[in-house]
Amino acid sequence: MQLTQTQIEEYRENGFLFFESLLDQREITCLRKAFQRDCEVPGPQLILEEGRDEARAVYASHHRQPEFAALVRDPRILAPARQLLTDDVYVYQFKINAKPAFGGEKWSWHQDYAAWRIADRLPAPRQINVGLFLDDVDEFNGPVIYIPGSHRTGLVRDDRDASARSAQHLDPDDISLTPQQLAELAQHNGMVSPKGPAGSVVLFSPEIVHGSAPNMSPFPRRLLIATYNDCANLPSWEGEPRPEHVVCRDADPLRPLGSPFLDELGAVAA
Ligand code: HL5
Ligand code: SIN
Ligand code: MN
Repeated sequence: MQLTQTQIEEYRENGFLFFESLLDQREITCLRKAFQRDCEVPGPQLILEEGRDEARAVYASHHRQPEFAALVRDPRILAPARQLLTDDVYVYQFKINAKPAFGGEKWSWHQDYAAWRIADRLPAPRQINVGLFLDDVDEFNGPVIYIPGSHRTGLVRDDRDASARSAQHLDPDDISLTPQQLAELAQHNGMVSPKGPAGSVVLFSPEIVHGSAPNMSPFPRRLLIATYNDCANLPSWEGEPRPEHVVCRDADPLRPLGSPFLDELGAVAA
């Protein structure tokens, strides 16, 4: 898959790009099964909703489940990331934010690069986030809301709260924008929340301001986010680097598969 010049310009202008139904239902069914399986694996990569035994987020599923390991090299996912960034990219972070039905919590307004600069001393915002809907996303189940163009004016905030909401990762709560900062940005730029069927994809900038509301609907909103980083833009490993499930260590350049990820899995199984 090759992005057109118009799509590239739209990404540079708005900070995100939406593709409806990029993956099909068969592929999504397979990824949901893999996610269910991965939720059963105990460990620090599993972050629960407060006071519930349901997942809020699961990290690095591509290290444990072959479906996700193949997916991150699927040409439909990897090629646009390489086109927007550079030929040599690797997976910096992989997470699935599950936002369960009947109360999956919000994700506060933030910019991803603030987290990675503070926590990992990542030199530059040379990343692309690929967000893949594992469920249909509508106005009811807590879609991600973006402030278009907010990636073009740098970091709004460059520090974190002293109190950490989670011991396992940096929760957006810890780096959230103030109401005033958000109001100003939203007044100038508006807000957009891409919605669509499971299998849809949003590419978004590490600097775009985004967040999402709680999910009070009876439908889950599982969102997979693979973050690719430029291989020439490694975080600092000095001191106490964050664990491998949050910041992946394997920075070898990824090459796209020759065909969709299910074909690759079929070939492995055969
Ligand atoms: N949870 C991520 C991390 O790296 C940071 C957030 O959406 C990305 C802000 O710990
Ligand atoms: C995130 O920014 O990682 C969380 C967004 C969401 O899952 O709604
Ligand atoms: Mn984020």
